[in-house]
Amino acid sequence: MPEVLVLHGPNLNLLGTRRPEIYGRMTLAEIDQRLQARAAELGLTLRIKQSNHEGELIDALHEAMGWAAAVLINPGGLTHTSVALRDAVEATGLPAVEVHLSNIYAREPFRQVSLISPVCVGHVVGFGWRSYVLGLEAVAGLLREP
Ligand code: CA2
Repeated sequence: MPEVLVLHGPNLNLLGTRRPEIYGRMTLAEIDQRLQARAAELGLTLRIKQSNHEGELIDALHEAMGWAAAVLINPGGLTHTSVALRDAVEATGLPAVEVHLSNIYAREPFRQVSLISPVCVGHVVGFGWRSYVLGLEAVAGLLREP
């Protein structure tokens, strides 16, 4: 079965505890459960990692070059700031799909720019936890038919 790296960036470990009006009430563990269930239906295996540290996310991407077929990533706040994370996504050469819980285009101007999007195949924003599931379905489609 194709293996997919799922990366959650900084502060996503706080989901379900703060700002439910923006990010919903589901915890990250619950989102991961939904992803695992859908991955099983789609015939994918997931390796999931959350980190609050940019370098750890970059290391995970480098390691994924050895085993992953694709990447599903919510870079959190690093979306808008991190050239290094963008370079790492690009360096993998893997098809990547970016997801966001919130609609970043309906928020503050600084959130309306993603440095990561140009090195991804596409992105899904604004559907809360469903953005992740929709993103995973896009990954499955890409792997079936690049
Ligand atoms: O909408 C998204 O998925 C974001 O990637 C979430 C990030 C934010 O910086 C991006 O602009 C959009 C924030 C991650 C979660 O941060 C929390 C902050 C307070 C309480 C709970 C989560």
